[in-house]
Amino acid sequence: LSPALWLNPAAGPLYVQLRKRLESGIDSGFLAPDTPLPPEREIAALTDTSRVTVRKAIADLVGKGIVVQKQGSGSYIAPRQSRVQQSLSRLTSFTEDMARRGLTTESRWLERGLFLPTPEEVMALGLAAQDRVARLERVRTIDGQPMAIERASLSTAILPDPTSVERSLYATLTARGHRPVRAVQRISAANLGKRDAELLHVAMGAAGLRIERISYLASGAVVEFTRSLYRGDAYDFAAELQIGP
Ligand code: 16G
Repeated sequence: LSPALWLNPAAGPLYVQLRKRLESGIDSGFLAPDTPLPPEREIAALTDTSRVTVRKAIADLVGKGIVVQKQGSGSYIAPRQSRVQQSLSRLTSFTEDMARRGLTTESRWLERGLFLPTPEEVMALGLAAQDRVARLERVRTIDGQPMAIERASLSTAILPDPTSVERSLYATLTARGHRPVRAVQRISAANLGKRDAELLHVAMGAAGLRIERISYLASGAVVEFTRSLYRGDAYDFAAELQIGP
């Protein structure tokens, strides 16, 4: 926020412009998570807007979960661990999604190798009875916090050596020319059992989102069959809907 960034009354509602300016300040890290937002009057003076405009912009940010209001002590940039908004309409990878938000991710591997497939994997990947399956199970973390447990299964034709995946499965697939272009995803609610709750650092029985993704190459060949369990308290999945038949 600097006087050089004054708003342009001809470019739409001022509070929307101001909200976007504040959002980019937060995205760029200029306004850091968990720190107080500058006082209303200061923002108003810096951007040459009224306090009503500032209040409306902040209310929008509160609505989006980007700013939180603490009783008695004003507005704060939401801490990083608040809910992650994730688009349901783009085929991206965990690493890419988080990198776009400036967050660092890590994988705690639970399983990474070739295994005898389960009947479910045989069916989803169209394997033959004697085939092995490349399986990658890991806890995915954001800034050290566990967010999801993810279990990806792939045919060995797509991924012959699962240990070649160090961080991003999609980066490995892209390098091998097997980046999926389409996916079908199914989401259902789940209460976390003991093992999963422990891995995700939440109480047993806490709400989770179970997501199944089958992704495909342009040729129609299946790339991955992935079952994930996301923390219900950490994620919002959002999709844009269009009118249609
Ligand atoms: C996402 C995908 C998962 C994919 C993974 C690759 C969902 C629900 N799942 O987590 O299917 O295998 O990204 O991530 O979105 P990576 O490239 O970071 O390893």
